[in-house]
Amino acid sequence: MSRVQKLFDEVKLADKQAVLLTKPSNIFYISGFTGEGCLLLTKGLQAIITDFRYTEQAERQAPGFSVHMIGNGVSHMDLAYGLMKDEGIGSLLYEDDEFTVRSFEKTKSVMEGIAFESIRNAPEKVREVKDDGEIALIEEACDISCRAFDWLLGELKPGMTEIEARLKLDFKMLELGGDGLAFDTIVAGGENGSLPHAIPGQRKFQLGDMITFDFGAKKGGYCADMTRTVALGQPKDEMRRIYDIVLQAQETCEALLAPGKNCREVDRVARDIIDNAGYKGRFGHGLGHAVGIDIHESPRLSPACDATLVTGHTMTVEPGIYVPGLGGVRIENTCVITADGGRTLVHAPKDLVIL
Ligand SMILES: [Mn+2]
Repeated sequence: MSRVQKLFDEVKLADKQAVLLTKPSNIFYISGFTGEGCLLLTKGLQAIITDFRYTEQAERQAPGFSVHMIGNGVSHMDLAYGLMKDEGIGSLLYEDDEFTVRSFEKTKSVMEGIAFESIRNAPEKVREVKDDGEIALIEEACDISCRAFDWLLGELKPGMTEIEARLKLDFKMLELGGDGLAFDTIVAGGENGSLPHAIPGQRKFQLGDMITFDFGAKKGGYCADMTRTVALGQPKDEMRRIYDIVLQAQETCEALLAPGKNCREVDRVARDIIDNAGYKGRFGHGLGHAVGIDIHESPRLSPACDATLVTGHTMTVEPGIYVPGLGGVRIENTCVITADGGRTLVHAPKDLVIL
């Protein structure tokens, strides 16, 4: 089934109803178009509305779509309204989490007589289940990330700064074929490891540091997400113990992944392991999240998510322990839910690496 049809089924599109997509990740998923603009979909029309910079690109990237160019005082919404009138459209499903208040007011004033209704993240819902092609791209992105990291391990030395290590890793991911980076790479050495989303800085690595790297390449529009914590020289006894606890939580929960599993319950298992090992309150984020075109997608492995895992979900499993003044450990794989369980798409070793 085409992705447009999947979306129409999800929203139960009526004959006189249109869908307007303005979020780049949803536009890309539905059409393949990566430029600026919006998508207007009805039962009789699949249109990309864009400007001169992207019209040829849209024709190349989205062959099944008609491409409409704004200009001469005609805005995206003017053009969309004209197309809707031609189709006799009376109501519009739009992304209420994307529009600014200003652009929504403007759109309403342009589209006289149209009833507006939230699409309620239906495109994101359809995107939750990945097809084989999408999974292959995520696995390729993970493979590039793993190979870049394996190379980086041979480069890490005392005296190197977090920023220098980050630059080397980012460059290698691009050199190995990444189209880009899935997000800003995190490098956190020594006591900085207690910051789950540390910004790489001028701190120099020292012997005895544990260093956390959270990173991912992009391939074909899809993200990788992985985290490893490694030691430079022999780490402190407590850090080694923390590593073992995080590894146990990660491996236990990765092995639990399967269709039918409740997201909140998988998160609970990791939280119990960490709490019972004496680190209650030191794992303050969710266990994981879905990964795809966006780095953070639904569902989530978190206390707040009651969703059920199904085949084709691509989920991270990333427990961590963070102790201010000491440091932190996080270990993360991106995994796909399969018919009989789960499979990691990240093939880097997880046992503690001591450099
Ligand atoms: Mn992650």
